[in-house]
Amino acid sequence: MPGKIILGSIIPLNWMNIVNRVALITGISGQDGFYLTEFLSNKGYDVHGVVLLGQEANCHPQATIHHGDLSDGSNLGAILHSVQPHEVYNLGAQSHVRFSFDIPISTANVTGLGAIRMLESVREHQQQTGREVRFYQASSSEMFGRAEKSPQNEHTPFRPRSPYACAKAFAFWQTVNYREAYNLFACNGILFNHESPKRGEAFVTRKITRAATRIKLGLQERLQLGNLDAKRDWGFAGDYVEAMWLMLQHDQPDDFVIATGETHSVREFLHEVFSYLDLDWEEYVDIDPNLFRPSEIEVLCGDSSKASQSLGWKAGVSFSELARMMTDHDRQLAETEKRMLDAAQSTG
Ligand code: F7E
Repeated sequence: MPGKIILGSIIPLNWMNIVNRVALITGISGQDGFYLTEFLSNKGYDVHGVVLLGQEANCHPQATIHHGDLSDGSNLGAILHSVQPHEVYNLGAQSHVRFSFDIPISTANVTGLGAIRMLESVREHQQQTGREVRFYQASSSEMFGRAEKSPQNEHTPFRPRSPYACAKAFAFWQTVNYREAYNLFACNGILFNHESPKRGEAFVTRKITRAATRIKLGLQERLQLGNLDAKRDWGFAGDYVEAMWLMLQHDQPDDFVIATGETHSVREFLHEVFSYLDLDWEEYVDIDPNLFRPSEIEVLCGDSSKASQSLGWKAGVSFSELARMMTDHDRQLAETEKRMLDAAQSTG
């Protein structure tokens, strides 16, 4: 591979392009922040993150942490000036859809206005320093809502059905507008549901894998769920962070749908996980009407052929592999919990 000699060692040219690059990630303490930090660190990036006070423990150890708040924004500009990033990934949000119905205003503030606070900080920084800063906005398939067409692609109109989705649609259009008005290199990744062992336990896939493995080991008896008929396009978060990065390496800023192209119901996910553990989910699941949403999206399915053609991106982990990966991880967690419980009982 062609390279350039630096301090006696040959550095491949493709690596030269990204060595010494700096990234700043908001929402770095979440699932995607973790995988993105790992991905960028492995590429030689110096990774910095913005977190709320008290969220530091969830962050990847490779990241340098700065305290900040998307709902306030007063020090975001100062963080940009001190970090001098080449790339900014705006992942920070109040991202729980059901919860957004309870706290619509703070969801709009963090998830919607938070994006514009970041865009303004980037625009000002770029104007003052003359350095280009590329911007990634974590947009969501929730914006498609009650879509008239399936699968959804970059041309599908938005029909949001939650305060969260409305806030994300606002942030999406702000990102497009900063690209068009100020020539900012700003991209929207319209990511469909993406999961992993790092997924928060309030989201349905992780709630299921945690409960099923605990039920298997006798640590829990029942699992309460809402709408089992909802269908989602579920991929692996580790695959999806690569797409975020690829968007910012593209020659033109643009918007891309990132999805697997397959859709499955919550019921199918339940079946996949419980049958992997040799259990029948119907014996353990209760339906709790409080877990239904005031307005639900019945089915989402993404068409990521644009990302495949322009970025060379494709989902790598199947639905079944994803369910098993999460179940294997949570089974180990449950085994540790059981060992600790047994030890406490035998000494107590
Ligand atoms: O729900 C149904 C629920 O909360 C999936 C976020 O990352 O992806 C995520 O949004 C489905 C819904 O994810 C329970 O009604 C049934 O139909 O795991 P979820 P979500 O709402 O699709 C998008 C792309 C984002 O951008 C969001 O930030 O599962 N469901 N029973 C349940 N959901 C939950 N959470 N809990 C239940 O007990």
